[in-house]
Amino acid sequence: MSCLFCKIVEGSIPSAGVYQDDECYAFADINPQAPVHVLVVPRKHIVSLAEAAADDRGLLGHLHWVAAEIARTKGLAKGYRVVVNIGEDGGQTVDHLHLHVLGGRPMHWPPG
Ligand code: D5M
Repeated sequence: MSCLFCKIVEGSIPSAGVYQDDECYAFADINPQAPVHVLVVPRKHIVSLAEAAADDRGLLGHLHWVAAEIARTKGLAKGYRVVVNIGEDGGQTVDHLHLHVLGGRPMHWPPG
């Protein structure tokens, strides 16, 4: 198994955990782009949103609920951003689906 985020999920690579349940694990991004920058990762290996199957729809909804729960826990009452990068042009660098939860500062639009 060569996937970085699979190794983080199973604990063979250390991470700063923020939340976990049967379906996903969330941890601090190693290269934070905001005061709060957490990654929400499904335990199931899905390469990207583009590879998610119809059977994954419930999981995709759950990941978003977890993102909002983390934002509540982190006190991001003024707002935050949830980002999913998909593929090369989308800026995805780790080929295991993940949601970025970014907050603690005003976000800009459009993103780069
Ligand atoms: O985002 C991939 C993200 O994964 C990027 O923000 C850095 C983060 N990353 C990479 N390695 C680690 C480890 N070991 N711990 C925590 N975070 C990590 P993408 O959307 O694919 O560009």
